[in-house]
This record gives sequence, structure tokens and C-alpha cells, in this order.
Amino acid sequence: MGAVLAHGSFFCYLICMKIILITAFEPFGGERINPAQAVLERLPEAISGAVLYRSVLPVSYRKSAALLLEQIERVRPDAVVMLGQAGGRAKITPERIAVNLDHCEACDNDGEQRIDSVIHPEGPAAYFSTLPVHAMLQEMRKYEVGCAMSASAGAFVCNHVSYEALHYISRMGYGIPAGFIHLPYLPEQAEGKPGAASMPLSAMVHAVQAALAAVADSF
Ligand code: PCA
Repeated sequence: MGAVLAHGSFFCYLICMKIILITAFEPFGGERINPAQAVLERLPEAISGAVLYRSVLPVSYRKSAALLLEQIERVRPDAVVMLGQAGGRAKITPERIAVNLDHCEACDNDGEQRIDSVIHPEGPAAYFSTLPVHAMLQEMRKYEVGCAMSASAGAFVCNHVSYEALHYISRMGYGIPAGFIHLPYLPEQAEGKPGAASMPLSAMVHAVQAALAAVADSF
């Protein structure tokens, strides 16, 4: 995939470059910033020969996946990498799995709460990430940032879009790698939250760049 793009500034990249669709989320839960969005804005145009097509998704069960799937159709990327905030985690955590469940006490930015709600009744209980998670971790460790594989993305909107993307790609037979990476709080978010872990923005940008290089080198 990833051939001709009749889309704005990306038109110039034309035929031969690979495309990674990379998403982040807007702030939520009373925060004024989402580290994923801050990282997304600081990534270069291209990494290891792959052009980045970026998109900031709403923290909304209803809207996020619809927008992402529409972008997969329009952009026809060679890989999909989704970023989000996992407040409280100390490390950058590529998610190994997405589960077929929406379940969180917290409401999304539309005020919607979902409790024990199956995403696709006909779908499998879970999908493994199809990103090269271990190669990504290996590349990130070269920058000496804390990173580790995670076996649960929770069951809020990040898991939701991750499941939806993997389900869609599987159903459509696109065979492109996709998966999620959770990021810690930024230091300014951790202020006023005693004991909350955080990571400087520059470290997260370098680490995500390294992870994306591993993705780009895998196709
Ligand atoms: N983190 C939330 C949703 C948006 C985000 O950045 C999550 O982990 O589900």
C-alpha cells in the first residue's frame, strides 16, 4: 500500500515512500495537554524512509475509531502506530494486546461512560499488536529511556481505537502492522500529583522516533 496520495501536502511524496499513519489523542480527564499530542507535534516529517501522516483523535468512543478507520481508507498507510497517555506509568509501553471490551469508570470527552460493553460481539476477544514490539523496545533502549512491553492497554478509548484498528485491518485483509504505544505523564502534568511518574518530552520524542524507525525498517 502507501502509493499515490491525493492529499494536500503529502501529494509531493508520491509513489515510492512508505507511509506510517501515526495518531495521538487530545487532552482528557481535566488535563490541558496530552503527552501523545505533544510528541506527535515534534516528530520529523519522515523516519527511516517512511513519511509520517499524523492525526489527533478525539477522546470519544463514538468518534475516535470512525475517524481513524476513515483515515486508514484515505491514506492507505503501510503501518498504523497509535499513541496515548497512560498517566501514572513510569515507562513508555508498547501494548502487546487490545481487548474486545469498553470498560472504564471515567467518562470520555463526550461524557459517555461504558461499563462492561463488548466492542464487536462477533469479534475475537482480543488481537495481538502486529507491530514489531520487541524491535521497537530494542531501538528505544539505545536512548536509555525507560520502556517495557505492556500486557494491558486498559479498556478505555486507547484500547478501543486499538481494537477497532486491528479488527478492521484484519477484516479487510490489509495485512498492515498496527498497534498502540502508551506514554507517561509529562513533568508539568505530574506536578501536584504526589508520587506520579513522568518523563521529559525530549526523551519521549527520541524514544518514539526510535520505535518508528524500527517499524519503518520492518516493512
Ligand atoms: N489515554 C486514554 C485515552 C486517551 C489517552 O491518551 C487511554 O489510555 O485510554
